[in-house]
Amino acid sequence: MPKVAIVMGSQSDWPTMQQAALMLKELGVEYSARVVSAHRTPDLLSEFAHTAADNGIEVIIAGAGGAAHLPGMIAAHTHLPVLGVPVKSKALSGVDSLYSIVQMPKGVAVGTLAIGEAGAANAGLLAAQILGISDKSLADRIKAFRQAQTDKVLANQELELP
Ligand code: RP5
Repeated sequence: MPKVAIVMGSQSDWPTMQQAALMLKELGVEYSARVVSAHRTPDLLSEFAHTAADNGIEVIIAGAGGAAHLPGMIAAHTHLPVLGVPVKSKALSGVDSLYSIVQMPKGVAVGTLAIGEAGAANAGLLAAQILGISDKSLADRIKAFRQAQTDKVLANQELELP
């Protein structure tokens, strides 16, 4: 049963949000991914967030763009940690999404990641790190991922003109 749920406001968010899925897959973490819109499917949002914990979900990754109320509205309905990913919007390049997600009033928390694909990938990584607190094998895989990243940088330090 997946412990991480990835939700997004629209099918159009998937090219960004699939980076979270790819990171979780690389780290061997099961996930579910679906569209849940705060303003187009508000009843589905409420039902999803209310039942997530009972369905075995431990971390929720929520991505949305524009007036991005999805992460905050999910957080309003569940005690589970919610990681918000601001999706890059056409009109304002995702600054609107970032501001919509990051400025949660005191008392209801959303952990906000960077705008776009880096934020989505890091949301997957952070979700894995949260689960890794109580899963030693997963923690070891995260350490190996980080070491491989370090080794790759150290092996390619010399810079040359093309
Ligand atoms: C938000 O509106 C979605 O999260 C998406 O980023 C944005 C645009 O949605 P579409 O018009 O592409 O469906 O709800």
